[in-house]
This record gives sequence, C-alpha cells and structure tokens, in this order.
Amino acid sequence: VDRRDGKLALAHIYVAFIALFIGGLCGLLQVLVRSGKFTLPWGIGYYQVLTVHGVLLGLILTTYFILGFQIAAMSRTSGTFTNKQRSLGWIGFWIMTTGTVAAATMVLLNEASVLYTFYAPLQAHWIFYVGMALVVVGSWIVGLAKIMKYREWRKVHPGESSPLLSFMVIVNMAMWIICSLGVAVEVVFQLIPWSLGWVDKVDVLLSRTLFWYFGHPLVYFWLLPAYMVWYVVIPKIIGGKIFSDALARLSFMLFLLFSIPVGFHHQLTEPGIESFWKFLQVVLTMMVVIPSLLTAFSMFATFELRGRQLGGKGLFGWVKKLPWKDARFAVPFIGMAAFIPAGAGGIINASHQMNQLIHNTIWVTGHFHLTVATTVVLTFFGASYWLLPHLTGRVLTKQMNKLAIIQAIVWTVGMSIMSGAMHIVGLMGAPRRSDFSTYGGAEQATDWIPYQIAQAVGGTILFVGIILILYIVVNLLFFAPKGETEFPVGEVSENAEKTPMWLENWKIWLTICIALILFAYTVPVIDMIQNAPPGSKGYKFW
Ligand code: HAS
Repeated sequence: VDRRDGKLALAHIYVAFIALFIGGLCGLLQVLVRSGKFTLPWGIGYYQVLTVHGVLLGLILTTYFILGFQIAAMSRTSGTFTNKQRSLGWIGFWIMTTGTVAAATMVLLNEASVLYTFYAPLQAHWIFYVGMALVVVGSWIVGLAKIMKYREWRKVHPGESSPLLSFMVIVNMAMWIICSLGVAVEVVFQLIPWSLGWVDKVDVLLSRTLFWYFGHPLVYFWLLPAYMVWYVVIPKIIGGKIFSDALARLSFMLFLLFSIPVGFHHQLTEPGIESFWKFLQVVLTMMVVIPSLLTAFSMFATFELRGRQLGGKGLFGWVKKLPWKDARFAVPFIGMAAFIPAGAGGIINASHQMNQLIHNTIWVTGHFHLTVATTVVLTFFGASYWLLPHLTGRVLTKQMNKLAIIQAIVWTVGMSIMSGAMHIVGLMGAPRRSDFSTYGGAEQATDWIPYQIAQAVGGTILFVGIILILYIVVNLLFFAPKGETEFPVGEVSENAEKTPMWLENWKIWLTICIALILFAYTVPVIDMIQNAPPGSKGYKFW
C-alpha cells in the first residue's frame, strides 16, 4: 500500500482503537452496574454509559476500522489513489471526525442518552443528531473516493473482472450508502427539526422503521469486511488458494440484495405494521442466511484442501495441519467458530414466533456480542496483526504473536461467560437495556442475579482483553522492530471455474436491490404516513 494511502487508512484506525478503549471502559462499568453490586459515581447515568458504549463500539469503532481497512484494500488491489481521490478521503475523514467529537461530547454531557439506536421517542440535543449526520455524510465522501478508484480501474481494464478485494469493498460501500439514506432521512427530516423545537411531535413508528431500514444492513456492513479477510486473506496466510472467486462474488451480491429489505425483523412485536409485511421480511431474512452458509462451505473447503495438501489424512487429520500458532489465522478462526452459534441464534431471532420470546430480553445483547463483538471484532484484531505493521513498516514479533493468541483466548473465555449468561437469563425473561437488576424487588428478578454476576465476571475478563489488544496495537504502531510485512492477498484456485462477467453487472444487481426495497417497504411506509398519530403529521417536510 502506498505510504500516502497508508496514512489515510491509519488515521481511521487510530480513531477506531481510541473508541475501543473508551467504549470498552463503559462496557465494564455497565456489567458492574447490572450485577447490582456497584453504583456509578458522580451522578453518571446508566443510560449515559450505555450510549457511550453502544455509539463508540457499535458505530464509531466499526465504521472507522472498516473505512480504514477498505482504503488499504483498494490501494493494495486497484492501485494507489490519485491525489484528488485521496484528498476526498481526507475531507470525508475530517467531516466524520468533527461529527464524532460533536456527538460524543453531547453524550458525555448527558445531553444525548438515547442509546446507539437513537430513534424517537428518546430525544437528544440537536448537536448529537447533527454530529451523527456528519459521520454519515463524511463516510459517503470517503466511499466516493473508493468508487472513483474502482471506476478508474475498470476503465483501464475493460472486459476484465475487477480484483476480488476491490469488488468486495465496493459492494460493502454500496450497501452502506443505500442503507444510510434511511437514517439520514430520519435524522434530517424528523429528529433535527424535533430536537430544535420546530415541530412538536414525530411519528415514532416511522422513526423506528427508518432506523431499522439502516440498522439491519448496518450489521452486514460490519460483517462483510470480516468476510473479505476470510475469503481473500486467510487462504494466503495458510498457504492455500481461494476456493472460488465466483462463489465469493455471488455471496457478496446476495448480501447486497437481501440485507436491506429486512428491517422489520427488529419490529416484529410492533403494532402498526401489517403481519403480511412482517412475514415477507422474515422470509427475506432467511434468504440473507444463504450467503453466510455459502461462506461457511467455502471456508471449510479452503481449510480442508490446504490441510490435505500438507499431508493431513483421514476425516479430520487435515485440521491438525493448519497453522494454529499464527495469530493472523488462529484469531479470525475463533471468530468464525463463534459465528456458528451466533448465526443459529440469529435464525432463532428471525423466526417470528420465537422472536416473541427473546425480543427486548438480554438474549439479544448476547446475540450481538457473539456476532459483532466476537466474530467481527476478533477478525478485525486478526487483520490488525498484519495490516498495522504493513502500514507502519514494522513486523509482528514472535512474542507479540503469542500475546495475540493469548488475547484471543482471554476474549473467548470472557465472551463465553458473558454472552452465555446473557443468552440463558434472556430466556428467563431478563430485559435488556435495564439497570434495574432487582426489577423493583420482583421475585423473578432474584433468579437473574447469579447470571448478572456471571456477566460482570465475563465483562471484566473482556476488559483485560481490551487492555491486551491495545498494548499490542500500540506496539505495532510505535515500537515493533522496523521491517516489511506483507498485505496478504490470496490467489484463486486453478480448479475454480472462470468468474462470469454478469456477477459484476451493477445495473442488474442494483435494479433488483432497489426493486426488493420498494417491494418490502413502499406499502407499509405509506400506511404509516397515512395513519400517523394526530399532530405528528404537522411537520413541514412530508
Ligand atoms: Fe442479528 C438483532 C437476526 C446476524 C447483529 N443482530 C441483532 C442486533 C445486532 C445484531 C447488533 O431476526 C441487535 C439490534 C438491537 O440493538 O436491537 N442476525 C439475525 C440473523 C442473522 C444475524 C438471521 N446479527 C447478525 C450479524 C450481526 C448481528 C452478522 C453483526 C455483525 N438479529 C437478528 C434478529 C434480531 C437481531 C431477528 C432482532 C431481535 C429482536 O427481537 O430485537 C444471520 O445473518 C446469521 C447467519 C449466520 C450463519 C452462520 C454461518 C457460519 C459461518 C462460520 C463458518 C465457520 C467456520 C469455522 C468455517 C448461518 C459463516 C469452522 C469452525 C469449527 C469449530 C467447526
């Protein structure tokens, strides 16, 4: 990666790890409060801390790390950014960072304790919403730079498939741009006018719908960079080949199609949406499971082929041949393994009837700590072990490699305890997002306490994991020995079929994507606007 592009990528990654530190600290405070054995000092509120935790880890750490990783990936596979493209990247970065500082300041001042989902009826200071809007607009500008780079590559190479990693970056970015339009509309037309007092009321159902139109694809915006590492980088690290370029592209395109028109599976218990539309979106949710199953198949195939090439015999003998001592492989692998129960939990959530049982319980929190906070985050950590030294011109020492594996083990132990306890106690009815550990002295709540203490134990172990990763990151950024580290990019197996060009025909895919969104949302949104509660239609913008 060109040094100037590397600087831009690194700027994003710095912000990501600062967010990890502050957000992680707030996570520790939260599990301690929920254990019922600890009270926050100086009048700090539970929801204030929960908002810092969710916004910094769910929105800031992820978005910054992903944008930084994508810049490096584009530069590595499509060539150095032009000065104009790089300048756009920097403009976007600074707009996002201004927004982040503005929003974070409001949350820290307790003027925006509205949680990371920030839909109505909880209301924040208008500066928080403007800050979040700047984060989104800034990210679009960074995205534009990547799209320009991609178009330039395709112009110079007519009739050729683009480099796989660049293609994946563009699918990831397209998904982000299309879905963040929903939250942008919510913020600009509902939340900002409302928080400024220009309108008295907003339609809460519409606000939640616009948020979840964004909020579900958001989780795949987090997942796809992890899949980029699994599909493209891991085969190279283990000395194997990419199983199939076409399968990888198909799986990414299926994500683009099916990740957006599914927001209602977060609103299955909500009145005001007809059950037909909920059913339709549940069906589409089951469709979005398919590209993950394709990915699982592809990963197993890659591992088995390589293990057997190295002499692994019998049904599972090849497993032993994989490079378990290499943190660049072992750490993301733990993330993959975690995705098996995590994904199964997701399918339970999406099943309309079972959703009645788990909705708004801490089971959901357990689910997303396995998906985003284990599968995705451990893959990002694993990627950092080659990406950071590659960008800083350093090397990961043997000692740091060992520490990285210990870090992943600490994370796995902490997360298994914390997320396991969340899943179990969620089934016992313990609500999420509640600091009322004793639930007004209700008898049922006494059964929850041991699990909440287990969450505190797991959360504390996880915080040790955060200290360890930050130690390794600081080492890789500033102190590790100088040297060359490779940005690993795998080659496609010679046995794979040639990638058909229609997989990169954006006209077809974007048309289907928009048609599915219109099909899933037009009628229910018109219904919502027509049936909006009295007074909430009074704003000038609809
Ligand atoms: Fe989810 C709620 C459904 C995936 C994140 N999800 C959330 C929330 C978050 C989140 C943050 O339908 C909470 C939002 C809030 O604050 O309210 N989720 C699903 C489904 C999937 C799914 C069907 N979620 C994710 C991913 C996330 C994420 C990924 C983040 C990155 N989720 C829901 C639903 C809700 C929900 C409902 C709302 C619940 C409610 O009522 O509030 C699927 O995409 C999952 C498919 C995955 C698989 C697994 C494939 C396995 C692979 C690994 C292979 C392993 C290998 C290694 C090769 C089918 C690819 C081998 C290793 C060995 C050891 C053998």
